[in-house]
Amino acid sequence: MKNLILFIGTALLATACGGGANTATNAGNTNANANTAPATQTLAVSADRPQKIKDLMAARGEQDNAAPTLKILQPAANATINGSTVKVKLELGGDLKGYSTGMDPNTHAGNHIHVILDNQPYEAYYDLGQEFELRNVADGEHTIRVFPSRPWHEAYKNEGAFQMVKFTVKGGKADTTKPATTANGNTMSNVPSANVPAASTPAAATGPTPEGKEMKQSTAGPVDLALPLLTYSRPKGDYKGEDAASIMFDFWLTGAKLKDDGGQYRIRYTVDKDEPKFIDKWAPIWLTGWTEGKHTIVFELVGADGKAVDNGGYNSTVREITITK
Ligand SMILES: [Cu+2]
Repeated sequence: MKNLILFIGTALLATACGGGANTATNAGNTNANANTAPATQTLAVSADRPQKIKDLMAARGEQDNAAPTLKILQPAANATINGSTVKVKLELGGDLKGYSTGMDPNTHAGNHIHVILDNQPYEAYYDLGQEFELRNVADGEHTIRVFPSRPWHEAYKNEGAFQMVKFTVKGGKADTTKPATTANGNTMSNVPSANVPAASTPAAATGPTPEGKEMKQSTAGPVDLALPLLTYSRPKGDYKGEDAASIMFDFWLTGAKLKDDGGQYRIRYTVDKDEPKFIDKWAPIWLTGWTEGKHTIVFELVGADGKAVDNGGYNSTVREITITK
């Protein structure tokens, strides 16, 4: 049931973060019935955090000024792992100012780490004291990327927060017939321990079952850690009710500076069949005005020439989110 709790927690938190920015896009909208979703969607963008998030920040003391850093203890860089279960061990350090990870049992929200296998949607890792593992990882080369996040999934962007390693899985016999994700595409949940095949549970299972997740089949792209790299983080999964009122776009950037940060790169994002839009400052944005249903987001790093900058396929990510009113 852990997966359900986690998901509900996220939904609750996001609900708490809804509202705030007002859309200024009603001009020309002749929709008389407020209960009818407009046929076309006009998104309004705000760099200003919704009020609910401002309130959360105020309640967090100095935490938002923290500079948390991570070390990937496991998997070691360039390690070869035998078997399809990849244990992830992280060490949190840096100037924490009260920042620590963990899920509040009442709100089911809290600081957590975003863990990204290859270029898949991230997994949320809340309890650094408990082992975390990625299961059903396919044979071949992989990457893991990690960075600390706030309860509303906004990444810390200080130096040392982001880490990435390459590793290889051999002889894992990952079950390629396993469903990659749940039917609605949500990959946030943990696998209930009862569903964990005996083969993937270490013999020395003396402690509590590690948190983990069946990963969909993927391998690393030919990514170069020294080249500009855009790491997609948010949005992800399902947004319901108030939760869908204001949706955050957030990302990590390494080896590249955006235009308004003194560099030459831009983030180009395209929602559904809208005109492409740009983000020129490395900070989250919030979008309002979503209509119900599935939406596709294309997120790309582009250079001064307006062309996409490739890095192993990771700099151009396509994601689907689902809005339920
Ligand atoms: Cu998150």
